[in-house]
Amino acid sequence: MLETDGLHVDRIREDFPILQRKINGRRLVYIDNAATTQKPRQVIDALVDFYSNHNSNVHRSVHTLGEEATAAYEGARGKVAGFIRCRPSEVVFTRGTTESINLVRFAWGPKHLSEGDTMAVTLMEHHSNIVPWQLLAAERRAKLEYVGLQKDGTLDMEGLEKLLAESPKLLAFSHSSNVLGSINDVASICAKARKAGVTTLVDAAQSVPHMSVDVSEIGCDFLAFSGHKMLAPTGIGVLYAKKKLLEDMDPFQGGGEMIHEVFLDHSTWNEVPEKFEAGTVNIADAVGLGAAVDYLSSLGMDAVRSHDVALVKYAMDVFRPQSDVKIYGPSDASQRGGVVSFNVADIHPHDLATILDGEGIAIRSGHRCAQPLMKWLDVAATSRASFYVYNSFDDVDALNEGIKKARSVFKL
Ligand code: 7TS
Repeated sequence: MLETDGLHVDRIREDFPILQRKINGRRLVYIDNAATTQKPRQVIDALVDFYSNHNSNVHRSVHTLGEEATAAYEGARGKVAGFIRCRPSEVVFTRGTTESINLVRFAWGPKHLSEGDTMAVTLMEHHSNIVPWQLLAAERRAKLEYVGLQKDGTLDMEGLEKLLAESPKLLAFSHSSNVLGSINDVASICAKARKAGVTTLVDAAQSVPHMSVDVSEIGCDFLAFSGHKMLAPTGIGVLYAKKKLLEDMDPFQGGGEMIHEVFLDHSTWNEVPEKFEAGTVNIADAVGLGAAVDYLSSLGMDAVRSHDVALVKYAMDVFRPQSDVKIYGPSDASQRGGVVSFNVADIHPHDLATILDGEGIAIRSGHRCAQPLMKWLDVAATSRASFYVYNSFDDVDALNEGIKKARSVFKL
């Protein structure tokens, strides 16, 4: 069956040239979307059109192409702002989630952290939402504390409230885990943090691509995500921050375009968000992100979300009766994002991924850049299927057949 309640998968699949590929003579079953998604023709065409017809630098030339390129780049910013419901001046283009978080680490961190201060993250974070804070803590002689997890892979809310009572300067946490799939109640966590006077950063790498995200409803101070996980090119991402926060922050990188005036001994800064976009920006990929936003908006983010839930529920229903398959994270599909992490008997995830590749199936195996979480789960690695708009129940069935093949290879 190629359709869920939410989306017309057959029609969507036609937009993705790469899905025509055969891998090892088999139909490509691409279920590694939490790592990166495939790109629809509409996004690829937007890149080709930009380079073929409008290419120029932005914000500096008065010639026609310069104005067209500026309009396309700022148009993309406007689309992103509409998508997450903020003002365009609150959207900083970066290389991706990692750079967005590092921007906060460098431009906000040193000004707000003093010796002995605390920052808090959770045990379910991707390394990109741990390591920058470790570096900042070391630089400022501050402490980094962790919010723990409950057995089912959800956050320990009591522990979180205890930590908030210690008034950390920052609470940085993911909206949706790339391993467990857990979805955190970001709005209520941000409300608690706000009450305690704590600045919040939401890692939305796995949520903005998969559900409707409204930053004003969430009430966070910062929110970071990557274009490449939502049909857009690699190398473009977003940092959302409240305008006042951006204005109060120090610059991230120095160079052209981020300045207002340069004197021999000092400089003054451009308006936000340009203050944080030094040098020639990634114009074409921002335009590609705008095209991806258009594509997702035309599908409707509620339909995208229902589709994820339907596929995750189907996969969990298929795996649950199989006693040698262990699934990690919440058992209710409606409490999860589009990822299902699992292990099969004692087959090493890399071996499983290699056997599945032989069947044309692309999954992710390994520690998924979440080593503290792997230690908490007491596993070295897991396998992960992660779904998106072009996946179908057939893809889950193919995965299940591939797993049967792996068992036969290992004579289980
Ligand atoms: N945060 C989360 C929750 C992520 O899942 C990822 C990437 C990142 C941050 C970093 O994003 P980047 O675009 O800056 O690299 N996650 C994965 C993954 O699960 N498999 O490959 C990359």
